[in-house]
Amino acid sequence: MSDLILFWHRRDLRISDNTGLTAARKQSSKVVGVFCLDPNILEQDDVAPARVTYMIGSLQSLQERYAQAGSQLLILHAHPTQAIPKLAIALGARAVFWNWDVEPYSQQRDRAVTEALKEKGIQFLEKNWDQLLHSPEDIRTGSNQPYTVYTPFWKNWSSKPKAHPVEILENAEGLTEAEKEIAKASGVIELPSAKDLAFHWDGELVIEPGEAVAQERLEEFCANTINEYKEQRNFPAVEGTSRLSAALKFGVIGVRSVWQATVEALENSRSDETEASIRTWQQELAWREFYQHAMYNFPELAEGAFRKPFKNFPWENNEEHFQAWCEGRTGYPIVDAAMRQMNELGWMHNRCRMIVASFLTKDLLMNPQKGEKYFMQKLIDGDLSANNGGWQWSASSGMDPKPLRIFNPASQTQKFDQEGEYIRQWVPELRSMDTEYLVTGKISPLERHAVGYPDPIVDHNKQQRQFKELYQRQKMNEGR
Ligand code: FAD
Ligand code: FO1
Repeated sequence: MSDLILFWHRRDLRISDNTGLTAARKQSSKVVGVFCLDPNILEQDDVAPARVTYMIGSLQSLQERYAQAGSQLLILHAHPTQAIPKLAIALGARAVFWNWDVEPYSQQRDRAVTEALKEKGIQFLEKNWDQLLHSPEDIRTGSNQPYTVYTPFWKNWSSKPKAHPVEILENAEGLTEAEKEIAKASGVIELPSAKDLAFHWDGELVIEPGEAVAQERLEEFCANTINEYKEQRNFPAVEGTSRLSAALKFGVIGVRSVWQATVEALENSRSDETEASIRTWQQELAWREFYQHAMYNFPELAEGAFRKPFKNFPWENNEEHFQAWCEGRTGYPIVDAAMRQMNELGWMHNRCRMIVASFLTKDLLMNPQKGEKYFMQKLIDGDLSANNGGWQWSASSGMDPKPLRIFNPASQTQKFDQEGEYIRQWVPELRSMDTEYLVTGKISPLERHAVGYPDPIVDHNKQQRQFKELYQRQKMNEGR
């Protein structure tokens, strides 16, 4: 067996601040990266072209980083449970290291790979957490239970000391020419484009791929925007958030580095307002971890509603309404603007994600799983834990203690898009409409028809009454 350690990347597409990779480099100078294009994931019907385009671009940049460090990133396109052990055996690798993940599929996949490696006497890392500041085992209630409510989770999570970024991979040794031939014979291929994999995205990406871009974005955000985050993050027409979500989803940036940047921003902060803003952003990072811990501890969340009243809810599931929602043709300007933003950009502002999710479930009486899947089909940052958490929160079907949250599209617009700027940006046919009509949504049928904008497909007041009635009935029948 050689000194070779294969490092298997999955959602940690970087060489800096990567705990598993650093552990590998500490044990051997010969560390070679591998990424396996996985048909089990890529052939699902919930994979967004923008997301795969970002992932492939980040893999390309990761290959360049490996080359700079003196090594390689190998690409496979096969079932990882077979392909990873096969490659390790062919190359005589002494170990395969990787970072752990919370998703149900990752648990199953990683267990199978672990078993295959064990059989061949190839070492691996036991449960190495890299994408989280605290592992799900570390954040527990006083009675050693996982948290189901965010506020006490945040209290505990934020009180714990956080790890610093780890060393970057440098001066590694790669494969010899002979080993490269063996790798080829074991299935290693050139990195394909997203289009080669049948994912077509010609639009702009809300964040360009690669570590350097993510790092720059973080620095820029922490130097400026973070100071007014608390206020500005609510307005969809303003670029008041980091847009780092895709980089965080794919680990194109290390979470320790992100946290460190917030600590430095706090040290430089000169007012209570900026401090409060930075803390608010830290709380968003904690929401990310809260939902990942929840997915790890309660994998059944991925299958549907957590709370009883929603398990057998009599959703209307009107397919025409669903199509109108998907395409941004509901006749509710803020909802349509948001859906069109996501369709065109592969990203949607958080405020609008809440508005459209509430609208789909509480106004259109549609099973939230339909919306959850549509989001995954479109979002560059689509992530099982965060997306499921967001949908369960919006549908009131999750672990959250406040049961009924119904967003009124008009009052949301009046608060967060007062001038109708966001609506005008994404619904061009409404651009010349008076602001008052835009924000109240009270546009006459004549005016709607004149610009080719649809009538509201449902009446918000009527629908929310119906939703509440159904909910009360379900609570009586099914329990809380
Ligand atoms: P910032 O405001 O700059 O926040 C910083 C980071 O914190 C984000 O990049 C993200 O990693 C994390 N974060 C922020 N808010 C949340 C949150 N509520 N839950 C979990 N993590 C959060 N986020 C995803 O990353 N992937 C998803 O698939 C996803 N789906 C969502 C679906 C719904 C219905 C809702 C309501 C929210 C969803 N979110 C999702 C959370 C949130 O909308 C996005 O993380 C955020 O809009 C991304 O923009 P940003 O990077 O500028 O965020
Ligand atoms: N991880 C992989 O190891 N191989 C893939 O081909 C792959 C594709 C992919 C596409 C969309 C997406 O959102 C994530 C993707 N990932 C891929 C990362 C995935 O999140 C992790 O592998 C998880 O551990 C799976 O549970």
